[in-house]
Amino acid sequence: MGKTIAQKIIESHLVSGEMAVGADIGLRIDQTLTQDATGTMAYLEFEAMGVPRVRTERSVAYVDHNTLQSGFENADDHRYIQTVAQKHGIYFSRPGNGICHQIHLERFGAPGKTLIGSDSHTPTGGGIGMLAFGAGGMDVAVAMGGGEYHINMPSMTKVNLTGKLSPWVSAKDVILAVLEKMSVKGGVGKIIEYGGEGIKTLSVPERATITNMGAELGATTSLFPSDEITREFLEAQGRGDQWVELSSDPDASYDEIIQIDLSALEPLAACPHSPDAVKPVAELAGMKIDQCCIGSCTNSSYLDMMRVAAILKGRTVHPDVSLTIGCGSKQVYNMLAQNGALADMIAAGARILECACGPCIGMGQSPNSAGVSLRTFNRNFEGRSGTADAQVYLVSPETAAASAIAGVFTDPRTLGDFVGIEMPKSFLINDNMIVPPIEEALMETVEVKRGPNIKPLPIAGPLEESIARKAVLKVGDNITTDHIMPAGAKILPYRSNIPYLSQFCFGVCDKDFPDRCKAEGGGIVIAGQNYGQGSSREHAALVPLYLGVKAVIAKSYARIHAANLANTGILPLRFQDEADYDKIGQMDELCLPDARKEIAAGEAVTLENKTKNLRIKLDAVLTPRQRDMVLAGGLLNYTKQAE
Ligand code: MIC
Ligand code: SF4
Repeated sequence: MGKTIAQKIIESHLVSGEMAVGADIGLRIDQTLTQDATGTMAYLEFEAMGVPRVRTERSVAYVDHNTLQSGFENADDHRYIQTVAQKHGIYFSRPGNGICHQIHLERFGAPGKTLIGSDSHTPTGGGIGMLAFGAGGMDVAVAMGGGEYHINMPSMTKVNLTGKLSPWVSAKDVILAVLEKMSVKGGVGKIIEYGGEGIKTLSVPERATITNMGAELGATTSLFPSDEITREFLEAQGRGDQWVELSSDPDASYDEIIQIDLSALEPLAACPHSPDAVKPVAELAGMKIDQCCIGSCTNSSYLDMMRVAAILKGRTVHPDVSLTIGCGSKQVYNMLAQNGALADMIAAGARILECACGPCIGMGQSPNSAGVSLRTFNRNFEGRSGTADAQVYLVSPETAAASAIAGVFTDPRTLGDFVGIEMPKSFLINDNMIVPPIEEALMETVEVKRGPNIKPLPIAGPLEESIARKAVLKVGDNITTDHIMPAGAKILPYRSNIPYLSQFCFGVCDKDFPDRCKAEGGGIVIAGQNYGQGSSREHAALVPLYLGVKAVIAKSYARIHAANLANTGILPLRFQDEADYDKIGQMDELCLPDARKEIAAGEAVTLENKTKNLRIKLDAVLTPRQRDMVLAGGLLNYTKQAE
């Protein structure tokens, strides 16, 4: 039988396991990327493994998240990452060079290769035909050391695109339409491949916008074929030699097919506080707005920015609106500076930011109280902007720019004549902000510089025979990693300082959680559906581990977070019968009397609710390898044990 594109790439990188849906498979990883907010941990973990030089074809360390330096912490972390990269043969992208996913697409990504990154939007690389996964830092550390990356073999979904986008409708509207159809958990356990005649009308950056937000679907990854459009993009980046053609076989079989007629789409917006709360912009038109932010790894390409500049040219940002613009990379900024588009943005009154994640991760530009903020980003989770009661809408760059001028939510189709922007035949290539690895002989002499903000990693002990703890917290559905371990300018500088971070754990849900958890000597967290959606940050597991959380019991999990729990040695458990969720109250006395024995035997796990005098059956969300890992006390202990 024919194969899908993803199945072909998996087959050529398969090291262990069988490609049967749901089975544990181990993949050889060609490339890795890290960013600074997760990178410090990933490199501490890599150092703990004692591998002198990375064993991948290419590993790149980016600095793009924590670029506001309001104290020594971020600058110290940058220096740590730069020196540790130099010591171990890793490319280093300096702060100011741009956002990891945008740069990786421009300068390093290649069709047919595998990539894992310690950031959930790593599937941006799928826009160029890469099989790219977001992963926890420990998984990236293992891959840098030449180890396999394990996932459960996903099922295959095809999104068949027909027709052609109408003027003023863009790639963001395509992925918002997919989110409306599939929801934030509709992609769990799936790889999403885009195909059909419609893909021929989409450039690589537009494709990358779509695969980037596959993360919001909960998908394992998303990708496009590698075709003539991919070749032209790579040639324009001076990397035509890295192009290979990739397509699915005509008789490839998909488990699910979704149809999207591009011609029928209109400008869309994801309403507060979820990327799948989608409405047509036309329905929101006229609503007063306070802020527009254009940029992020989703929508900050040359094409996006040129469209924005064309809308702003000769106009002025509305007096009641603050418009910020941050390009995805230095390449994009440089080109806009050379062709005058940047001047048009400045003249219109845009507040120009450095090319970094910026407001997307709450690094500045928090909206005013209850402010309505239109953002071209990919996440509008509650509180993520840094303003607890802000109302954040996710929109296309065209909608954001049109609304910034008008001061109210505006359908860009009302702007009149569409300004078509051509993809450049050649991009401006200048890699002077990427520090390549040094000669192997010199690596040993490099001194890794560690600041006082870097504190040791919490490491779990072997799984206890039985676990008796209280249900220290009970939460509902779709709890994001931003709820578990918030980010933002005040907290992010402490990503390498778990003890300090712990005081903010679950702060969005319950400010007393950290103290209660400590006072109780740890506990068990109870949750609903899709627990841990969003970011790949392993801090959402490491910090609960530090506070003494032994297990999570949820109705279902987001993929990366479930893996991160197992990697740190916290038990991810699932209700066999979802109705049992209602049988546990916060602070009930719980006991897993045979936890170790049952996990080792691969059996269902028994839970006793002592307060309610009930027994509940749970499944461990663990592959056989992960069971061994949890028994050993997490991935680091497991890897050491295997040596
Ligand atoms: C995010 O968008 O939430 C982040 C910040 O990029 C995260 C990584 C992190 O928490 O550092 C992600 O998406 O994985
Ligand atoms: Fe950065 Fe935002 Fe992209 Fe995360 S989603 S990598 S914070 S730009």
